[in-house]
Amino acid sequence: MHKQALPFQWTLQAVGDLSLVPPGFGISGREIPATVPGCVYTDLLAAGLIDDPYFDRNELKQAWIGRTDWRYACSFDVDAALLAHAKLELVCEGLDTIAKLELNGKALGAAANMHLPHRFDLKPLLRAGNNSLSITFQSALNYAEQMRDKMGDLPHVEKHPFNFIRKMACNFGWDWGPALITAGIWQPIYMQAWNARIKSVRPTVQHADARLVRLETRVSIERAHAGELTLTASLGDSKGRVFNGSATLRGNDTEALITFADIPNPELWWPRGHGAPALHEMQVEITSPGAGGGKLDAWRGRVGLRTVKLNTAPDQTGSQFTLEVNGKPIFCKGANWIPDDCFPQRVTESRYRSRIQQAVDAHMNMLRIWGGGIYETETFYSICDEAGVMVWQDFLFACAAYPEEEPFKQLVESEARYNIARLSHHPSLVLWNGCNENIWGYADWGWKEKIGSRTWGLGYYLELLPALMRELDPARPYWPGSPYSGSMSIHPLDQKHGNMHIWDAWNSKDYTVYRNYTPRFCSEFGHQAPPTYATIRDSIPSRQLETSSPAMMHHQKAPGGNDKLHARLTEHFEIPPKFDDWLYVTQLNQARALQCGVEWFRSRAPVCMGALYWQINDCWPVTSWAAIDGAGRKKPLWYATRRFFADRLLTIQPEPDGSLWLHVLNDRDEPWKNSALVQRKRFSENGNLAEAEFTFDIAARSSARFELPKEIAQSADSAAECVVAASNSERAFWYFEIDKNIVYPEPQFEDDVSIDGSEYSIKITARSFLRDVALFVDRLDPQAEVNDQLITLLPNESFTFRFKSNRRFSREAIIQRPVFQCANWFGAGNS
Ligand code: BMA
Repeated sequence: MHKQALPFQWTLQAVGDLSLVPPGFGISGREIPATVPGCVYTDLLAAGLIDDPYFDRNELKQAWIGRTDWRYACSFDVDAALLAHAKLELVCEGLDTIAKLELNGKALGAAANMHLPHRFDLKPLLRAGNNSLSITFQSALNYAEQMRDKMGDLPHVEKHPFNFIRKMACNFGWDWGPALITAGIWQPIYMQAWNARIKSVRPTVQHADARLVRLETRVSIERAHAGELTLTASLGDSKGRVFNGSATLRGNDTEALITFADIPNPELWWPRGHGAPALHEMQVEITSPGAGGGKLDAWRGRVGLRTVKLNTAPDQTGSQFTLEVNGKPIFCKGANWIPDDCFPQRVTESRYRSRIQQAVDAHMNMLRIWGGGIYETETFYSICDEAGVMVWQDFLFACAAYPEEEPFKQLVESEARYNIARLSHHPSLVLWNGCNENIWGYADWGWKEKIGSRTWGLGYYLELLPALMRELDPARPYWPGSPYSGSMSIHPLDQKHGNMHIWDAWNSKDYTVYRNYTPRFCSEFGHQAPPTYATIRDSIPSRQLETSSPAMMHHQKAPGGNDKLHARLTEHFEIPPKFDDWLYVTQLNQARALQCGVEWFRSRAPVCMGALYWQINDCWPVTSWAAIDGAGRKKPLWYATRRFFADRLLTIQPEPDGSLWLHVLNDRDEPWKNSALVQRKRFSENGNLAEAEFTFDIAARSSARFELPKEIAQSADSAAECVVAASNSERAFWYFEIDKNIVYPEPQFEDDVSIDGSEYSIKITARSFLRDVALFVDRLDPQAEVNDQLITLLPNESFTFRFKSNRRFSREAIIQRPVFQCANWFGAGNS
């Protein structure tokens, strides 16, 4: 095996019909320096030919880029020795998307799927000495439209027919993302010479418990010649033990099953919060016993020893949807993940690390990779393996009907085969899911009439993909859709079965309707808010810092998005006239919405065994459902998430009969024994109107609930009272009214600001009840990040906000609105 990189110097050129290239743009025919991997947008940006597409409404001025054909070209020298190998290929790990390749002026091949690597035989055209390579990309949008016109339209959300091309769907625009339609070599490209190569290594843990692991691995190879080949595999653990296995491939065999010696006293891989995510080095080598012997290829990867099962057994409620790792049911806490940038090659390892760390720090144990993006990268999966973050990966079908006719069927099969095999050694990958909302779309979105007797993708979800899973990765759970109820005869949103999405909260109803549902697993529910102030400042011109300015509206992609934002806001708050206050209350309302949903779902465990909200991240600066904005800054929701996904949680929840209950939730392996003091209080007074104490002794991964006595559950003056439950540092509040009806006291507090080098400490001591205090330090220094947000303090309680900044701020600059905010200012008679 020999790998030779191609040069870094590439050029990019607009080709074909240049009529859309803006006049005076001066790029027709011109060669622009290009970066590979990369894409046209980032190359044009680097060359200074376009402005930042994330700023203001620049996206609109740049639509011609997605309508234009583009050619990448390079030349390189080849040593004659390279040509001596049995096989010599150009490996393109990812081409985006409709590409024709030419080598030395002759056709080398073509590509039409972004989610698949391509290999081209170089032998017929490559020569010793200088060679020239060009890759010409047809406009992806033109291609998709042509395919749609040829095959007939099929339903899809959004404007463009993304369902007629195998390319990241959200690249054509989504309800949180701009249409920046890329072309380019988005993954590494190189030459590879080989006699035999390992195509995939697919380990399967047959059995895993504390005493023993039984492991086998499937290996697929490609070979240039028939003959005997030996595969050897080894697995090393942290105790220095090595476990081996081997297989012999004869004739033209390309598939082998290697069974390892049993592994006693193994270190298992556990999701975070359930144990250490132990990883083991696995190596597989392919050698030729004859003809000089020698290693022909090798594969190395880190493997986790764990089993995973999706338990969908019937129970008295309906049927379960419970992930079991090493036989242990896991409550899945997390969020949906979208591509972290419109230009995915910009997502560096450190960016992946910090984003996944943000998920871990917020006590998430699962991320769902949504089907309108990409099959996430090795980097993403390796970090999740290390962090014990479980990954649910959608196949890439989202919010549309997809044709099952050629050429798509073959493209889909190749893409699925490749990605199932590629990702199969990652222990973090616990579930493959067929599609996002397509089964729901078919059931409810008026698609049936438009589709008639045509195919729409169901054959992929119910037949092709499960068959490929059985063939390639039989031990990994597969589920046809999100949402899906386990059968086409049960409505996909049936809450008794399978997984569901809840979108009436946000689209048309107040978030408290989450409490009308007891899903078995809620894999999507969400609520919008604008990004952080610093991120808005970087993407919106200063004169447009208004809720509905053209630039702000451009950075709000959801149909009727701001209307919904305001409709949902007015269910709790008056809309504040000042932009800065509007930012705080919309972000607060988002955090409250998700807190309401998650705490309710957690209180329904074990009937409900998962809550993944929409969405953790953004791909650009936008008002969206994300907890972390497009610049990686944490919105208040992130801080709320860290509380509502905590392993130990107190929450007060109502039942339909009006009773109030304290739920004590223990998502740890140790029992939790303590007591909780529950008090009904007036905001304005220190004393209690009523109180009760509950002692609890809860088993591991279990919960208890206590009905609150009437003197606590019923208020005398609902606008002026709340209920507080506390057990050591765990605390829960209950309010009898929505904010705009609550008469909060005028906030009173003392502050103590101290600066030590670059470290700021701001100690706030409440002298009145203070609800949801936030310190927006990004308003002072865009680089600064605060330790916590949305802190509620009873009179005389203190909290110290901390942040780092090299800049100097006065006490007054920090302790003033809108840097300092608090919900008290947005109650009855205020705002
Ligand atoms: C769901 C998702 C996404 C979408 C989100 C917000 O439908 O699957 O397609 O972005 O809701 O509308």
